[in-house]
Amino acid sequence: IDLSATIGNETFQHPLINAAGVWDETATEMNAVLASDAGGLTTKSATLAPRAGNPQPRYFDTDLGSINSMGLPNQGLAYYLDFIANTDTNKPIDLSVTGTKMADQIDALKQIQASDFAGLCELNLSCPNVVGKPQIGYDLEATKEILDRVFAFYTKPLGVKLPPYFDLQQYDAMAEILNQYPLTYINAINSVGNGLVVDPETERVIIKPKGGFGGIGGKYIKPVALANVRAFRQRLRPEIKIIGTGGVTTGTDVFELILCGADIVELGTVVMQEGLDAFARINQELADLMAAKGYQNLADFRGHLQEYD
Ligand code: FMN
Repeated sequence: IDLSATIGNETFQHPLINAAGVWDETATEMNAVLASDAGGLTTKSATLAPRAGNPQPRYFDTDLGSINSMGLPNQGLAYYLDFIANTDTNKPIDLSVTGTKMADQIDALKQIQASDFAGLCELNLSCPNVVGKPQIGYDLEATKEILDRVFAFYTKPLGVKLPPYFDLQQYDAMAEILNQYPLTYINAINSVGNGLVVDPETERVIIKPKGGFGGIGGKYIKPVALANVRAFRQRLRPEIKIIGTGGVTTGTDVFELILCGADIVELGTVVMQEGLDAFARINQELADLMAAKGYQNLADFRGHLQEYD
């Protein structure tokens, strides 16, 4: 069975990589992802300058997933560019980048454009956890403005990480914008923003930042991830690939995201909860399911989701 997939010029031998922000802030963590059965690495979303992030506690596991309000703790863009330049690997590395102001995001991409880095870059338009900042991905005008400004100078392969959408009209409007740019891929979805987990015993919220509101990941969000991947696959130009992210804990979940049109799939909360062994387990479950169904490679079923007549 062939589990390989391509995005831009990059070939992933296995379709599973870590989701941005999970096991990828330091060189030690990133090297561990590359040494695992992950098919590639996503870096923590880098900002121009290093950030300590929000006060603790800022991440909490629940039975059905997780809540977090990390606030973009990261080592700064130069650290990740340096890590990639000095890392010898045949696995693709996707450099995630963001900023709390549009001007900073543009400056970050200018630095990447000027660097030797030629891999995939993911512009995170969807971080729900920066105190006092709305998500660019929920603002059509801001999305258009940043993509206009970026593609005026940026010529390397670029993807965007999107927040979840919940209305069919939102998909129409967003896809119409995205289709106007030479995007290599989209990544759907980031956390379902601003959920709340309550501790009935202490009668208190469970994380400290933002009064307890935080991004929800894990099993809670799989139907939202499936819907976003499906809806964008039905609306985007076929050249724009899709990374499917959200709610994966099993090989069957990966299979479903690929049926909806995902090219590769990212693991977030499941890796927080189970560690890097999740990659080998879920790869094997996917391969077993494909074997049972008689599929040889991912293209045999990608996007083939059936509907009722
Ligand atoms: N998404 C980003 O695009 N950039 C980040 O820096 C980022 N940091 C995260 C940190 C944590 C602790 C978690 C749990 C998620 C973070 N995310 C970030 C969102 C994940 O990449 C992913 O989109 C989301 O968790 C949904 O996937 P899951 O259901 O597998 O957790």
